[in-house]
Amino acid sequence: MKAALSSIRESSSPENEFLNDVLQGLSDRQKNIPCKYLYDEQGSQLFEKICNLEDYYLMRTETEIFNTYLVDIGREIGAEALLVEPGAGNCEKVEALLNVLEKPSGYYPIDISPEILRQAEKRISQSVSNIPIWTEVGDFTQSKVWDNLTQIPSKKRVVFFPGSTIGNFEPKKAGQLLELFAANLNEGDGLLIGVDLVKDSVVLERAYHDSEHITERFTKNILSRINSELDGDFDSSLFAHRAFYHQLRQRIEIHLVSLKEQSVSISGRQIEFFEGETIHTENSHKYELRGFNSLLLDGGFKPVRQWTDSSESYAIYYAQA
Ligand code: AVJ
Repeated sequence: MKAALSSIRESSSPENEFLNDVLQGLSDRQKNIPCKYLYDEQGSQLFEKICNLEDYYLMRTETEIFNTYLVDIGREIGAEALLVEPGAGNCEKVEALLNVLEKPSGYYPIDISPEILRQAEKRISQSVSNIPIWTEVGDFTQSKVWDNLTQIPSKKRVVFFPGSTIGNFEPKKAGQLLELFAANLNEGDGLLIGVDLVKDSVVLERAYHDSEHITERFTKNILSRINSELDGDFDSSLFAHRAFYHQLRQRIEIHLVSLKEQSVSISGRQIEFFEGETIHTENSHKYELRGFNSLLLDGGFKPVRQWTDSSESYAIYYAQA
């Protein structure tokens, strides 16, 4: 069974990669599904709703820091920079940044969704005058997805990674991701990255278990996606959304809890759940300011400056390769 899975993986098209990853994850002792699959069209729309929730302080706090220090941040980045944005998604922040930069040489978003890239391209070309745009479709954690970047002329590259997306990666993986960014930069190039900070667990847990239940819908959307794309028969009312802060691991964990013993079919395979068994769908790691500084250093960057809101709830760092 293991061998069969890995041989399918070698010839993987995007569809059977999703199937492989789901079957693989659901056969682990702690069942899991990689969180990148949360973001189909529906999931991306729900995530945008999350960003506007009162309980979800992350996006609003990051925007507040951006608005307050935009000129400062622009000065740190300097002139003629090519902004590279892995996992571009909703690009409101890059618009403001591109508009404040001195002669930016272009914008290079990377995303798994061609649809999102099309929208991004359209929006940026309307709101930022004379900006060359190159888009790259793919999973930004794969090094080959970065290969085309070498052909784009620029005096300076700056990787723009806002939204605390880095928090989705376990610290070791996060370090490796930073190394991948650094490998695609020249000395003196930059990284502008947003990260959520450790805080009161009640505040953290509310952000991931919001009173309007949007996060629950966002998480359960993965089950609907499996049903429609992978011929599954999940009944999402038989799973509960659970989000808790794990003090030791410094992260929010999100799980779907099976409310009873049940069997689910996915593309003709049966997956068994015992009552209370969970599917781990997401981690959102939180950092202390000093801890994130060390992560940057481990990843091959020199931290240059950081900006936070007044309650040190969230931070934006500028670092150099
Ligand atoms: C996109 C990874 C920053 O961890 O806060 C929000 C994703 N998941 N609510 C986060 C998310 C559920 C989000 N990131």
